[in-house]
Amino acid sequence: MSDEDDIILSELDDEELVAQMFDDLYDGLKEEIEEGVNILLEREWAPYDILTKALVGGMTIVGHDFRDGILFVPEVLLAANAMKGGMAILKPLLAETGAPRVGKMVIGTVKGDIHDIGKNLVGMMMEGAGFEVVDLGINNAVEAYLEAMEAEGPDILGMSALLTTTMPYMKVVIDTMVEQGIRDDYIVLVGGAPLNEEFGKAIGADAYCRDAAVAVETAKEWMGRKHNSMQSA
Ligand code: B1M
Repeated sequence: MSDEDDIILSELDDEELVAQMFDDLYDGLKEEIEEGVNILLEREWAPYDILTKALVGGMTIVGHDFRDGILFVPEVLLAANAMKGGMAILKPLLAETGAPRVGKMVIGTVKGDIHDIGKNLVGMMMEGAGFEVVDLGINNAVEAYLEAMEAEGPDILGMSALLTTTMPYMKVVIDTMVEQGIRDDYIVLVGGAPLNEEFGKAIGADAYCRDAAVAVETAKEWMGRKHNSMQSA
């Protein structure tokens, strides 16, 4: 019997439980993460707090040890899977704010990049804020974005990249939009850990979003600008 089996999550206080969830995420224990999320919900934690404090907090530790060569891809995949288990419980709760539809966003991770947790989080938070979200998944070539924009007619295009080698692809998408004369038809928001504001400006995006909460705020702000410019036109 491992030490894990001896721990009864519901008997831990909040601080101990979150610390234990960091360990469980690190060890890729999906069921324990789901149990932890449910216990925090029973204790009336706000879904957004569980997401940011317990899940994203735990994934940050995983990220550091991945960078430092302590964890490897298979272990990180298990951690990601455990995180997704927790996110699946929170998703309907984050989306159920009853907010009126405020706009539509197509979002996807760029070509060559298979990281999707951050993008999924942004999608969840945007839905929670009243946006309709069309998720294109991972590894999207420019054609996939263009087809989706044509078919779905969103207000916003969101692109995610987690690798320094894939983030330049965002410029390929934006440049193609410019070439096709459709760039100004959409609000283009970009995000992902290696990006920054300067990069967002340099590639011609409307804004860089540091995290999911900023993505929601930025999307709302740009939707407001769009309405104002339509009214004054
Ligand atoms: Co990868 N990986 N990974 N990985 N991985 C990173 C990104 C890395 C920083 C780890 C490290 O070295 N510290 C590093 C990149 C280094 C670099 O480019 N400079 C890295 C590497 C090197 C790799 C591989 C190349 C490893 C290898 O194979 N040798 C490989 C590449 C695969 C590929 O994509 N082609 C790889 C693979 C993987 C896994 C498959 C094992 C797994 C992904 C599983 C999955 O996503 N389903 C994985 C993971 C999990 C990570 C880390 C540990 C965690 C990423 C994550 O989910 N964070 C990551 C380390 C890190 O970032 N600290 C790492 C949690 C998430 C909530 O945050 O994604 O930043 P984030 O999203 C935030 C914001 O950035 C923002 O809002 C989100 C929510 O707040 N945001 C947006 C994101 N997208 C947005 C879009 C928007 C707006 C905001 O649009 C409007």
